[in-house]
Amino acid sequence: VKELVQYVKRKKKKGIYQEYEEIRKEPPAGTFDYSKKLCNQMKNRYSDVLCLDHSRVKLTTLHDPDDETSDYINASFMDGYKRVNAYIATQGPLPKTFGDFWRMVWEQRVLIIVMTTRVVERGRVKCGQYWPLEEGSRDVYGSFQVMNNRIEMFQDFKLSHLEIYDSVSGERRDVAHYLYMSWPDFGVPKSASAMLDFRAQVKRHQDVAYQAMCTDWTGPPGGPPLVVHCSAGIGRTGTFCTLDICLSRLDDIGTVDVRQTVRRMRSQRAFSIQTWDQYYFCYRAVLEYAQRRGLLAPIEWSDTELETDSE
Ligand code: PTR
Ligand code: PTR
Repeated sequence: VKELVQYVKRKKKKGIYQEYEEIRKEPPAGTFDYSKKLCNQMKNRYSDVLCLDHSRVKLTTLHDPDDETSDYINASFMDGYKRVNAYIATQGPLPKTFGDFWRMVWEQRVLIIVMTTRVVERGRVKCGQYWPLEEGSRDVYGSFQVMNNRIEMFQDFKLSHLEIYDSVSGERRDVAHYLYMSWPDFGVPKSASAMLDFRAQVKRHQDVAYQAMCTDWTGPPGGPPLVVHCSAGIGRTGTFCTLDICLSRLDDIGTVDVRQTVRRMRSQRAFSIQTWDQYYFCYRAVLEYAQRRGLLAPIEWSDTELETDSE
């Protein structure tokens, strides 16, 4: 981490900005044919945010195996730190894709959903109300019934304990829904602190839930993917996952590589991390985390040194 501090100090904000611009210029790592199919276009929230064919999450075609289009959802598998398919990054579900979303959650045996947008922001709808909002309420989405059994409020986020009932198999499963509410409408949080706490809580929860299902799991080591979404599933989602990967690596081997992490992520979910300040935030948050963990002395890190004016 000490090298990372040197690196950031040397580059300053401007250098980090340029680093991000270079990443942005790289062409996408594949085709978007499924996303572009006429029958799938209405399943994309944004016509310019599509998923790469090679990493897209495929739904099984339960009802109509001949309908090749019905396996489509705007969602991508992404690797985590030393983990294949640790995440599914997806868009905020649209009313016409609520059923598909829950089918994906069911089929991928998802334990936790992380939502980093609010349903409405700045007067615009960013995501559909795809889960039952009130404690004790239930809703039906396709062949699934979802119940909101209990809500816990925290300062920056809200945890809903959901239960899904699949009417086809008659089985029930628990899914935790984390709604992060403090991401500002514009830009990024000033301090990473709330985001770091949030990430720690999600990680603990995922570990415990995975332990509980462990003998029952036949997928890749580490358990089912974490579903992460915002509105488009690239900006805030990419930021959250980048941070999670960087911090896991820091804990494991004591080093961080934000640039490679983002480049790799973009090869699985194109356009991940949307703005240079989201990118810069990842650096800030890693350093804040290192300070917290006592890996860095606070003195080594001062924001004013990084202002480009001093160059
Ligand atoms: N082109 C966008 C627009 O329609 O204004 C710009 C934009 C980009 C808006 C990101 C919102 C964005 O993200 P968020 O969902 O974080 O508000
Ligand atoms: N075309 C959209 C726009 O620029 O407004 C795409 C978009 C929307 C991109 C939101 C990113 C967005 O942010 P996030 O991925 O954080 O929801």
